[in-house]
Order: sequence, then structure tokens, then C-alpha cells
Amino acid sequence: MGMISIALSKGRILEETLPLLERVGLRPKEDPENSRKLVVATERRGVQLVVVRASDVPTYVGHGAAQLGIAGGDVLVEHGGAGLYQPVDLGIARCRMMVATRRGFDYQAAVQQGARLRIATKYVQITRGHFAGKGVHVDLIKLYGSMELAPLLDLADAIVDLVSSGKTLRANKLEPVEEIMPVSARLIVNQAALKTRRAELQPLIEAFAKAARK
Ligand code: PRT
Ligand code: MG
Repeated sequence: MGMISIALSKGRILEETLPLLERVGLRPKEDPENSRKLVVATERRGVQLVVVRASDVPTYVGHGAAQLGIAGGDVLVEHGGAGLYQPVDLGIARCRMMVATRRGFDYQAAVQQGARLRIATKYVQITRGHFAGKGVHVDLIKLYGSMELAPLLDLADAIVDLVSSGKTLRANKLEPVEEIMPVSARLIVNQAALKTRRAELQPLIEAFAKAARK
């Protein structure tokens, strides 16, 4: 039997996943948050963690380089989910995908008037799908971070980004005007590996599902 790799990202996903890993018997042998190692052994022989960028998790798992992964629903929808099963909503790293504008910008009026909206986001697919569904024309401006700055400098009329406490929006004089979807992190599995290595993977998937319900 080969190694099983679980792809996940540092930061809030790892932080909120650690208690789950403990319950599943996969405590990391060293602290992945502070280690420079990108491959970290767990207390279970044959299962290791691989630390990648949040948006790269579906790529590693989709190609079968990792058999399992933990990724936000935002990242999964944006990626498209090719080659992946998403069997368990872990209920962690919860937030909401929102449209936000400068305080005082009349978003509903702009949408009703059929104005072309300029939207800055790193979530290009999600944003395109959302506004196409409403029949609203948008000019998408791709950013890689700090979206909150775009309306302030008049790069865009609105942003699409994740909101949890709402503090980042408030600190930048923005307000949420529409929810696109709720987001939480999910356990993902390579589809081919689940067929060829079901005896190893199925118990792990069930253990994660059970740990997430607690
Ligand atoms: O760092 P890198 O560029 O590699 O990726 P990343 O920044 O997307 O990773 P990370 O660790 O920040 O987020 C990983 C995952 O956490 C995301 O894919 C989401 O599924 C989930 N998550 C949950 C969040 C948030 N909550 C969240 N609030 N990801 C980001 N945020 C940001 C948001 O973009 C905004 O800048 O936090 C800010 C808003 O927070 P509040 O509390 O001020 O509203
Ligand atoms: Mg980040």
C-alpha cells in the first residue's frame, strides 16, 4: 500500500482542521503552521499532510497527486471540481461569498437600470456565474488580493469577496449588498483513487464525517 497524502493550506483551514485531524488519529508529527517542511508526517504510518496554497488544493487532489484534501467551498466552485468527490462538509472555516460596494453606492438601482457594473474579484468564475444568472452585465477585473481597495480607488463599483466578521469591509467603508453563497471547508477525494484504494480511503472519509459531526 502506498502513502496517502492529504493536501491542505496553512492559515485558517489548517487551524480549524487540526482538531479534526486529532479526532481522526492523524495528529501531525510537527507543527505544519511553523515548519518549513511542505510534507509533514502524521501519527498514523502511511498518511502524510502536504501543505499547498489554498487555491492549489483541488489541483493536487484532482490530478491524484494527493488522494484527499481540505478546501473551501469558494475554491472548489471556482476550480470546477473536475476529478473530485466532495463527500464531507466539514463545517469549518465558515464565511459567506458577498457582493460589497462603497457605503452609499445604490447597488439595487445600478442593477435595475442595467448599468454595466465593474466588479473586482479573485473569484472570476463565481462572479461571472452569479451575474449571468441575474442577467446583469459586468466587466470583471481580476485581482489576487486586497479586493477591498478597488472601490475606494474607483477601480471598480463593487467587489466579490469572502466575509466572516464583516470587520474588513467596515474598516474600508464598504458594505455587503448581496450574498452569493455560504462557504465552508469540505473534505475532497480523488475520484480514481476512491475506486482503486477504497479499502484505505473509505474508513478515513467516514472518520472525518464522524469527527465533523461532533
Ligand atoms: O493565502 P493564499 O493566497 O494562499 O490563500 P487564501 O488567502 O485564500 O487562504 P486563507 O488561508 O486566507 O483562506 C483559506 C480559506 O479560508 C478560504 O478559501 C475560505 O474558504 C476560508 N475563509 C473563511 C476565508 C475567510 N473565512 C475570510 N474571512 N478566507 C478569507 N477570508 C478573508 C476575506 O477574503 C477578507 O479579506 O478575510 C477577510 C474578511 O474577514 P472579516 O472577518 O473581516 O469579514
Ligand atoms: Mg491568505
